[in-house]
Amino acid sequence: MPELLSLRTLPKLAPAIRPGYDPAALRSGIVHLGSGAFHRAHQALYTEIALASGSRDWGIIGASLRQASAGTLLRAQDGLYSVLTKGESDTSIRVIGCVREVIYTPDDPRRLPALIGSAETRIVSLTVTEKGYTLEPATRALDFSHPDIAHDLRAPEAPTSAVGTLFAGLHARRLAHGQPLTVMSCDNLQHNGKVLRRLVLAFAEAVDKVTAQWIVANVCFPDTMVDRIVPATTTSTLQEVRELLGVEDRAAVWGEPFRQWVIQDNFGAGRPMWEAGGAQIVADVQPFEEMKLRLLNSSNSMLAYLGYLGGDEYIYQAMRAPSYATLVRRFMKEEAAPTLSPVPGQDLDTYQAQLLERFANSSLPHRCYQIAMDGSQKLPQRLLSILRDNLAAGRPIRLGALGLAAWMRYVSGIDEQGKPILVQDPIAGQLEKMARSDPSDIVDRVLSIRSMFGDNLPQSQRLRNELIAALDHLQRYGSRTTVAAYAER
Ligand code: NAI
Ligand code: CS2
Repeated sequence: MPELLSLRTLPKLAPAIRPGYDPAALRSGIVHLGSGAFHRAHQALYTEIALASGSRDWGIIGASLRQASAGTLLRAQDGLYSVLTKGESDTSIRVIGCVREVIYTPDDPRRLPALIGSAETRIVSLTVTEKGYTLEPATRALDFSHPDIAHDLRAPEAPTSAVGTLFAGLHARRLAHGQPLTVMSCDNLQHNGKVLRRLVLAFAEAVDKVTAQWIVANVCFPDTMVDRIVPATTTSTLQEVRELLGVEDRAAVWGEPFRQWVIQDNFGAGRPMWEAGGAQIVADVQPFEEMKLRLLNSSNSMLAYLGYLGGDEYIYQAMRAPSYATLVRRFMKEEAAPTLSPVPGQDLDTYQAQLLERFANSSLPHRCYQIAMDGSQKLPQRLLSILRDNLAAGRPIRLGALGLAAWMRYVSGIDEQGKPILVQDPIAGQLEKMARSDPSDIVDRVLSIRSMFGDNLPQSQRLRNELIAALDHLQRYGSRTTVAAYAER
């Protein structure tokens, strides 16, 4: 049985792949909410690179609000884990030392707010998934009816939501010393910093207006765009890592070679030199995040639903079908790209060509099922924003409507072979009831979900007609035949 990765076995590893500093000597300037695969393969990697070239103040204490596993695995490894990078033809690995521990907040609900309140903490970052923001997707306002928010408003000292936790920590910080802080969202949400600020202030106004005023004056909420395809770790990932390291790493994560991080220059208490790892520090993130959400994420979701329904487990398998590749290439070029503003230093044609290669990377299988989850939270900033802009401009919407219809077909919870789909979505039960009917009834029912579609999209007869036609085709002929028909015309 190979030994476990730890501070004791670390010196046995090749110098090139292990931290160039003593992880035990780090001070923790960062607290991260949502220590899942993406944070460990993206922000923590950038921080590791920054630490390798300087300051020791930016160790990370991670927190998981819903999954205990990461903390348990990392504690057994002194916080150490590796990132396996898989390109089509190249593989590399790096051991990360900057995540000092990961706590599971239900074990001690008061610990995370206390860490946020600590003067040593100067950045709080988040990757808690789109649903972790407890917002109404259509308006992006705080959902006061959400059970986690309702709980936290009753018991703000023992929060369960990310927003409630941030409030509790910032409230403690104001009372303890009042030092400024930066709260940085790294989730796939448009205007993620501005949206998070609005959510935290809405919560604070409802509990303690003095803390709300303090937050306005002392807390920065930068927008960010984050990008790296990081599938959930599998047993084959761990096996490959074991062979490469020569020791067991049960907390390993993996990702593609491509990574990008665009961060608004809006920090109240300093930050690591993330530029060392290639991060771009800019005044305005919007063009970058809109490009990424509307070109990468929207076509990723489209492939996930149509691929899953077509019988493909992974995105790269769907991309091997010429009609699927043609569909997403045409959707990006003809319907998504026309809604975008120019992006500084980025050629959109090159970016789209890169995306098709990234999706086709068979060395990093990304499950359609994983991408398909939480569509009611993801699609508003991915697909609905494109449909809304194209309807307003009188541009084509046919391919985007097929992507949305594929989601409606998927959330029925029955696949094309009549087998059940365990749909993961905060409103899965509501959707399943609506999505088992004839196309026009499904479209009318689903479009009536105001928290997702708002008021204006459901008014569009053109959208309704396109959705009914696409859903009818999917129901009659299946995904593969429908994609072939839509891709070629
Ligand atoms: P993951 O499943 O590995 O981790 C999710 C983390 O969020 C866990 O720590 C979990 O405890 C926490 N969480 C889940 N639901 C929550 C809730 N309701 N409230 C508070 N915390 C909650 O997922 P992963 O891969 O780390 O992705 C997380 C987010 O990172 C994504 O939703 C997306 O916004 C962003 N992202 C992910 C990329 C990827 O390829 N995996 C790439 C770009 C962005
Ligand atoms: C994917 C994203 O799971 C999903 O919804 O679309 O995680 C995607 O892999 C990343 O945003 C790529 O940066």
